[in-house]
Amino acid sequence: MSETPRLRIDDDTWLLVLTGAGVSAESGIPTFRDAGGLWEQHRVEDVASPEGFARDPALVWRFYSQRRAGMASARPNAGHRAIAAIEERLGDRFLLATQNIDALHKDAGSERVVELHGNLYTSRCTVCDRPPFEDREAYPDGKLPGCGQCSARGDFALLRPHIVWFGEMLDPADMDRVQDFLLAAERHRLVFLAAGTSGAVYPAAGFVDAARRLGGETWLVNAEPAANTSAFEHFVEGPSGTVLPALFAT
Ligand code: BJW
Repeated sequence: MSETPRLRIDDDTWLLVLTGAGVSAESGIPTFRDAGGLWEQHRVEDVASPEGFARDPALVWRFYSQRRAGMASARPNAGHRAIAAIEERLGDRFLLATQNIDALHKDAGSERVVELHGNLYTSRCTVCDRPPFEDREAYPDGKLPGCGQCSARGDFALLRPHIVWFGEMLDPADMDRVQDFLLAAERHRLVFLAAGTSGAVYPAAGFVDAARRLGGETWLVNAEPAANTSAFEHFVEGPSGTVLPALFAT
């Protein structure tokens, strides 16, 4: 890794950070597309699409139950902590949009967080309009969890993980939060920084273009070039747990 370049953060800086699976890799959580990643062991369309869930909900629940169990002991790393620390410095001039569902940013102390792809420890009913609720259960293999509210009425209704799968819309309120932040930042010094993401999944992969259209300075921190590296002005190649603390310390 070459010497980390300077990222200037002054009193007029508004910072939007986007994170992906790479930021949690140093906490022992597998990424998706790296060698040994989750998609090497599972077909995306089987475990992360509404069609896959309709076809085989038990397989999907096994996948997410295993991840709930596997992540239970994971702790935030230096990258998560550096992001939480810069938020403390910037306050409302900071927003974190994460594609990660592992909640490690919140564990590290981040508060202004948008979980674009949902949360591993939240479920929702596939039938009733009960709001999504906390659910840390790693269900035994083959068990199809039902909604307590529906079963109280004598109906069985399947629960599903509160995760955004391929082909599903992200929560419009989450997208609005990102958009509103960018628009508010336009009158200031906007910096957009993406870390630990392959830049392959939209709409998050397009945030860099939105930031550039608004005149923002753009940074990518990743272990290797991402699919959208050329859209960034600055690319720092290296592990986020080392690069982010150094970048934010300047
Ligand atoms: C390190 C490191 C270390 C390792 N330090 N770095 C426009 C164009 C084309 C297609 C579309 C489009 N707009 C929408 C689409 C369709 C689709 C899409 O993007 N397809 C692409 C594959 C092309 N998007 C959607 O369907 C989204 N919905 C949507 O847009 O609705 C409207 C719509 C629908 C249909 C058509 C058009 C519009 C929903 C996307 C939901 C993604 N969900 C998943 C799974 C659920 C979460 C879960 O189970 O965990 O989210 S997919 C998976 O990918 C997961 C991740 O959040 C997401 C991104 O992955 P990420 O975080 O980048 O991880 P990796 O593994 O890919 O990369 C890690 C990187 O870190 C690597 O580069 C490493 O090198 C690096 N790294 N260690 C720093 N220590």
